[in-house]
Order: sequence, then C-alpha cells, then structure tokens
Amino acid sequence: METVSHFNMGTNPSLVRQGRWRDEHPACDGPQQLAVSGGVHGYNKNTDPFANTGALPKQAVQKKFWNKCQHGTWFFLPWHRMYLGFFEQIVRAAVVKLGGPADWTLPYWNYSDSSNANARTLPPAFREQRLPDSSPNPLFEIQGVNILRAPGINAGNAALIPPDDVRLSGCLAETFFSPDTDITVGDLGLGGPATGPNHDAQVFGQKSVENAPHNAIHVDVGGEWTQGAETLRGWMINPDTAALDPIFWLHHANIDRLWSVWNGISASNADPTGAVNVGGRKISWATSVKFAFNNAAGGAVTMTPSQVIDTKTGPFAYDYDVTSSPLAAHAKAAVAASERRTMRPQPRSEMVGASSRKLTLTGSAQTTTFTIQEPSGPAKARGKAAKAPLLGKTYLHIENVVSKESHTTYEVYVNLPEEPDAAAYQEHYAGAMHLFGVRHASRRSEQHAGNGLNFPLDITELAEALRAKNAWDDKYVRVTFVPRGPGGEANQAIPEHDPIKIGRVSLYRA
Ligand SMILES: [Cu+2]
Repeated sequence: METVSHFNMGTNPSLVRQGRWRDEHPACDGPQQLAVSGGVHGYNKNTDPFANTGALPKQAVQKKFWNKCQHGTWFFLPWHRMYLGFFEQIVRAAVVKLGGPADWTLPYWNYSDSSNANARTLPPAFREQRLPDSSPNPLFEIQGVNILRAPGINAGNAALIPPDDVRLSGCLAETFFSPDTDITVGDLGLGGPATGPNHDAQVFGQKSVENAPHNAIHVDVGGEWTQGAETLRGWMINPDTAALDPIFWLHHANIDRLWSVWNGISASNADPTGAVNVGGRKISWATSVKFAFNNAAGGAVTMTPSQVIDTKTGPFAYDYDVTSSPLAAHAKAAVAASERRTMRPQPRSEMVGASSRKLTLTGSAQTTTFTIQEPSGPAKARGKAAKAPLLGKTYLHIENVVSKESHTTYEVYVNLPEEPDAAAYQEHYAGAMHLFGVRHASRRSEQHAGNGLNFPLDITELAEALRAKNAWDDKYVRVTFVPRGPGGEANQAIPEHDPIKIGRVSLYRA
C-alpha cells in the first residue's frame, strides 16, 4: 500500500476543505452513526447530546466496542493510533465512493507551531457557522445541535489556550516511553505508566504527552462556563462526548504525530519491548492486549500495539509532513544513540511528608503546609549503595483529586510568598492539573474504586532553584493551588456544591 502523508491543517488551506468530511460522508451524517464512532471512545446516556435521536447499537455490540478509550496508561498512544486509523479508513472509503481522492487523510491541528501566529486559535473551518452556500457548517453544528465548545474558542480567542498548555519541552524531552516497573509516583515517560488495559485514568505522568498537550487541549477547547444558573461544559472536556466534536480527530492526529516526532529524536526513543510485572501479572506493551474495532467494511478486527509501532509499514500506511522536533536541544543533526532504552529503570520513590487534611477547592487559592522528614527507606539506602546512587529526585504528589463534574484547571505552586507578584508566580510554578477524565475517575466502576486522579509533579529542578534563593526549607513545604480562569485570569468561581477535592498532597524522594 502506498504511504500517505498527514498535513498540518493550520497551514494548508486546500486541506481545510477536505477536512469537512461530513459534507461528503453519509456514514457520519446521522447522530446514530456519530454516536457509534464516538461511543467507542466513551458513552454515557446522561451526557449524550443525541440521546433521544434514534436507536443505539445492541448491548452486546456496545459491550464489545464501546467505552474502550485508554487513558492514564502506556496504551494511551497505541489505542488512539488504532482509533484514528480506523476512523480515517471509514471516512476515506466514503470520500472515495463520492469521487474524492483515494489518498484522503485526516489533517492535524498543530497548536504548538511557533511559526504560526494563529496556531492556538481553533482552525477557522470549525468556527464558521455557515458554509459558502449558507448551509450550516457540519464542523460547527451537527443535526441542528451546536457543537458545545468554550465560547471564546469558537470566537477564535487564542488566549483560552495558554502557551504553557501546548509547550512541548516536557513530553519531547522525555528519554523513555514508560517506566520498567508499575510505579505511579515518579517520571512516567512520554507514554505513561505501565498498567493493564485502563479505560478510566488514575495517574497522569507530568511529562507524558497525554498530560500535555493532550489533556490540556481537551479541557481548554471543551471549557466550563456558567449560563444563568447552569454550568455548561463543552463536548471535548468529557471522554464520553469528546469524539463527537470533529476537532477531536485533528487534535489526536497531532498527538499521534508527536509520538512519531519523539521516536525520531533518537534511536533510543523507542517503544516498549519487554514485559512489566503489573500487580503480579506480566504485561507486554506490544503484544499482551488486543483491542477491538470496526474497520471500513464494518467487520470486527482486533489489534495489538505491535502492529501500529511503524506508521509507514503498519496497516494504516501513513506518515506526517513534519516529524522533526521543534525543541532547540534536538536541532543538531542527531542525538547520539546509546543503548536501546525503551523502559528506563525507575526506582520506587519514598514518601517523606504529607498533608494531614483534605483540601476543598471552590474557586479561590488554597494553601497547605506540611513537614518533610529525611528519607529513611529505599531513597536513603540508595544514597549509600554505590551501585544504585540516589537520583536526588523530588516529586510533589497531588493525590485523589475528585469532583462530581467540575473541571477547573488549578496551577500548583511551591513555597509561594504570601503576597506574590508576577515574578513570584513564575519562579514558584510547579505545574498544572488538567482534569480531563475527573468525572470518571471519581466514580466507582467495575475496574476501580473511584479514588480520583493523581498528579506526580517532578519538582527536582524547582526545589534546587528555590534553594538557591533561600526559598526552600528541607523541613517544611508549602503548596498553593490557584484556579485558572478561562482567559488565564487568576480566579474562577466553581460551584460550592461541586468543589474539587484533593485527598492528600505529599512529597516523595527517589
Ligand atoms: Cu483525547
């Protein structure tokens, strides 16, 4: 099969027209068909905007194919690559049937493109309410239902996606795909923690591409806002409705591209090959788990990650027009390929302090302070043993973050002064909590107890920088949570009856 290239929608106007696949694709025309492809990612009748339009697939079909998206796991990237690949096949078949190009591909949305001043505005093809012939734009409205997005997003306001949310210096600088153990506190690689199949996220590694830009874009584009007494949330903010918004596919095509970019940075940026012991079960990333999909012919197929590692020779046969890393550190010809290091050995870290009370966030800044002890377990032992030196890593762990529905993004600061100025906010910033999936993570299911999301933040460099200016104390740490409003402003009210709760804040050493 010939390889087809994916293009950046933002810089290729001719593809914008092709991006309007729903014009030409009868299979995507009705709400049922839409729900069919969206339901594969996630489905809940209570949040289905088309709940009362037409019948859904039979229960047995739903059980086999629906609610399968993989989050908070090293299967995040390969599962979404398969999902994209089959969706593209389905749309392409319809495009070809209607006389369109046989090499039709999904464009991608490169919101991180620093050479494009409009990179962070939603591409115009998704914002125009009407097509040139004045019929409704199916990328803006589906079957008379407006696609719900943060109001400013549809207005083309780039400020709703802060630069920090699309920065690639975290994920592309990672030097391994996943840890070689099932740790959940620490560096979790580009690809996320080693787990079994995992539909609802529990942990987001700070530098995983899933955390940012992926989760950040979902929350920013979907958005959360009040209208009268009601709080509204856009489709992209909820895994059960996200794939109903056509921008979902361009967003995920870009995430998929970033995986290829990362692979190309160095020969040691390879995908996992070995198996990891996950809770007593040996799981090989490449071959242990088969995921079920429907192909363009409507047939049921299964696939393992090993089949989608190489995009060009894989079943979907594609590449991207841009796969070079935009990071300055990667600009030199090639980073030396040392040994293959797909799953870097990661030590178990040791907790050295934790907050004693739950935190309830209702829209204003909240601070918790707790004491830190010297490491006494594995981290101390490692420091003494020459063969396993202390890594000198410090992690701030935000644990059991739950809410009913609220998704407000909170920024996390370490030892922020009582009356911070703009410089202090910059100097004390540890990271942000993007709460994509919090609704699922907070509800008990067959697979998990509903304990919420967890965010291990690597604050090693931050702690050293603070120490250098006498703002770090080895005995105490102060952690401040500041809500981020839709335009990046400091405050946003979240309803008293639905606060975001944090079970515990802790500090780990490795
Ligand atoms: Cu997604």
